[in-house]
Amino acid sequence: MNTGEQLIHADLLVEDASEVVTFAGEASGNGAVGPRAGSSMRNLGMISGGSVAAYQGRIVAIGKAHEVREKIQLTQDAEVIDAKGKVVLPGLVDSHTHLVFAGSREKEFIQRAEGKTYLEILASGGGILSTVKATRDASHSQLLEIGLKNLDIMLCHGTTTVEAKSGYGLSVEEELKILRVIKDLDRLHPVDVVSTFMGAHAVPREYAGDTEGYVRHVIEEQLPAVKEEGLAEFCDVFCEEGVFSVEQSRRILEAGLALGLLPKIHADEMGATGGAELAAEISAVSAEHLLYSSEEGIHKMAEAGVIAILLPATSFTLGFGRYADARAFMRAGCPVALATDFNPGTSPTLSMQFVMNVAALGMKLHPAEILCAATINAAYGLNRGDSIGSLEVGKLADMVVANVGTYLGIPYKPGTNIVDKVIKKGRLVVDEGRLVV
Ligand code: IZC
Ligand code: ZN
Repeated sequence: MNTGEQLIHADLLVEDASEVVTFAGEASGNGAVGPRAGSSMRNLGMISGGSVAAYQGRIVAIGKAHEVREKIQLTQDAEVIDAKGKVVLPGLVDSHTHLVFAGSREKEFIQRAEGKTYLEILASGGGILSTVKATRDASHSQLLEIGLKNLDIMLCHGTTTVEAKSGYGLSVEEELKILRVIKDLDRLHPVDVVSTFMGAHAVPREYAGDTEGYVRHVIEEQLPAVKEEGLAEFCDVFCEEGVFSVEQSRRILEAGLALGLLPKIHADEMGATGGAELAAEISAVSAEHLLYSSEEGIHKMAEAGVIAILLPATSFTLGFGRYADARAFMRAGCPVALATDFNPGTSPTLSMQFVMNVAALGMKLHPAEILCAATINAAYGLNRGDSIGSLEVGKLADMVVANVGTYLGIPYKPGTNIVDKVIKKGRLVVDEGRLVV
């Protein structure tokens, strides 16, 4: 007991983990504040034999087990979790998903296996457009039910914050319907859901052959309606050959920014279109995919402080045989994040663990870099680096207790859920891999 000093109240104690991966910043003496680039991505801020204490949803103490015990006073109904032999890490942040949709696209697996490309399937009215039809046919409550189930699975796999893009509505009313579902998901589910408007995901049938007309519709009708209801924080565009050009993407993202929606961009996924350069030019919060970005685009992104959100599960699913060059971004000083890209066409996985496995095996990233990309850098990719993504006093108590003795084991077992417990805002929500709420 420390006499003299006031003890800190705690209603949660996760105690004596073999390793606590904190990614703590400067204030804790462990490294830089802000997103991590280059070698600092390996700076785990590791505490061996560590504990984390929280009170009313926020972290109040963190350190060696005995130090934390000396600092805190547990409330009467406090939850004490024994983490011996396990690893504690920040809750995973999935910074790129297309969470809200109806229907399924198993058939595209077969079409692709038979040699059709993603863009060919889209151009023939399938792909995104088939999901648009199913989603338009679904009610708010049906979409909500599907979304809640998917969030349950994400949470069981360790995700505590997720970004969700609209983009399967492609009209004012249908985009608003999806964004209202996203808002309700955030309200109803323990996982925090961050909303991105993506009316410019594809050109709907009504505008077939008139991409320009649809771009004007997005700018003049959809964006103001989204703004009016305060339904989105970010605006995203599918900038790709055959979808929206760099010039059209610029106009949409600038119009969004003028209404206070921060830019994100699907860039250089299937070819080098100059998406990375555009992301830098408009100071996007993040650019995503980035398989074909030019060396110049990568450097410009680094200079402009754009986060590179890489989506290796999509490369894997589409059988690209190619991944984004994570090392090139890291060398240039651009912070790298990882996300699932969860969607029914190109990345049907809900698991950030699977993404981490592919990042290890396909992109050859180090487990420490992978964890950084799935936590603190991803948090910055959602503009939430000050509240989540690392384990530090004052931040939300979002944590995963993993059934591994060392962090090296986290991206090591493909297809296996290594999550033992998940704590969201100081509350135990997953125990022994199962939901307890
Ligand atoms: O439904 O195909 N790339 N958008 C851009 C997607 C994939 C989602 C989809
Ligand atoms: Zn996407």
